[in-house]
Amino acid sequence: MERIGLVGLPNSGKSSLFNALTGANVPVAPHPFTTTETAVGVAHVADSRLAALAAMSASRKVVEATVEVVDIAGLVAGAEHGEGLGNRFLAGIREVDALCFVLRSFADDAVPGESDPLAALGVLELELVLADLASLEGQLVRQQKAARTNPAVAGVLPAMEAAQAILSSGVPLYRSALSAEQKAALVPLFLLTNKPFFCVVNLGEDEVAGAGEVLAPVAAELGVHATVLGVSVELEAEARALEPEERTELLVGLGLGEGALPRVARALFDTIGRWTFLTTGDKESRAWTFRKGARAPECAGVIHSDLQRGFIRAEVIRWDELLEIGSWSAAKAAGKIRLEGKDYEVQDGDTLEIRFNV
Ligand SMILES: Nc1nc2c(ncn2[C@@H]2O[C@H](COP(=O)(O)OP(=O)(O)OP(=O)(O)O)[C@@H](O)[C@H]2O)c(=O)[nH]1
Ligand SMILES: [Mg+2]
Repeated sequence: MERIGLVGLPNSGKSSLFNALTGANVPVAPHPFTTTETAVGVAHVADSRLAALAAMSASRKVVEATVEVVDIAGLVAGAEHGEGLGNRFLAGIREVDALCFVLRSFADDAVPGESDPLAALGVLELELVLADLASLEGQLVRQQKAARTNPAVAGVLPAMEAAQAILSSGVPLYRSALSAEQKAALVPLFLLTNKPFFCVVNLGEDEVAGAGEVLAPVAAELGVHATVLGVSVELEAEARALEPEERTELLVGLGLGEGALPRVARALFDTIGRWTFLTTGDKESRAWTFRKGARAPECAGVIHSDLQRGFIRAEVIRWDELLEIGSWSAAKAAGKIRLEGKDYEVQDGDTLEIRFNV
């Protein structure tokens, strides 16, 4: 399962977002360092395509894609030197697939802290750089020693030394000119600024309408490095606590459409290069995540290894075409189901049936 780690300053709304995403109930309070223990939860990714197909097939079971979310303590300037809760808790997100920076924009006198997402980004970046530098330097000494007796280890040293120089100058690795190969060589070191990430700017209710203006400086600062989303975390968390119909009513009433949580999940999938394919039938409709660019047998393997091993072909139709025709059998009769072989690159939103033989 894909994993995402939330990072941000205290009182930025990380735990509120965690609760909204996972349905958990970890402590949320208007004082810094409410979170002292790392929490892990599972978020179900609402997907309107899946819901529509499940309704079409009258599926008895609907299985959404899931994402694991990790909520950690708030990070402050000087955490590297023990300020606040220090930075040891970053170990809890070292192995996630992507980070989500939670940047506070909402203003609330009852909640201590700044409401300046750009300044928060600067603080976060520096603390992540310092944490990476400390972690890298420890690993570098070990690798240099190992390389003396085992030349195979030496291969990664140039990338590590280049990374050390970059981090020492205060620059996160994602902003650096390291090549894709160098970045890939560094992946096993679990450096935080070498991970894909996106930003959630936590908007005040009054900022939702003019979100574009609030997000612009953060988006400009990050450029191509990350997607920036505006989310009113508190509204989303309130909506999450309601029954589905009331939830939709509240969100639509506030002009928030399906709500921001599906957007957050999609941003995660985009950030780590994952797409979704669907399967549908009367027994079950299900969303599956797969590596963008994967061919049909690899996707079959996401369902079950037998389907990959014994893969014969995939029957494929885009979810919206299938929905328009109304059923798999009607689509088949109309010749709309494509037969695809081993080389077919599965697309986001494809509906699949795998033919296999083991
Ligand atoms: N007004 C307003 N308050 C919010 C919003 N999001 C979170 N809060 C409040 O801000 C306070 C802190 O929220 P948390 O979710 O605990 O923040 P956190 O980032 O987990 O904080 P730490 O665990 O201390 O690092 C709580 O009182 C929340 O109710 C928001 O969008 N608007
Ligand atoms: Mg918290």
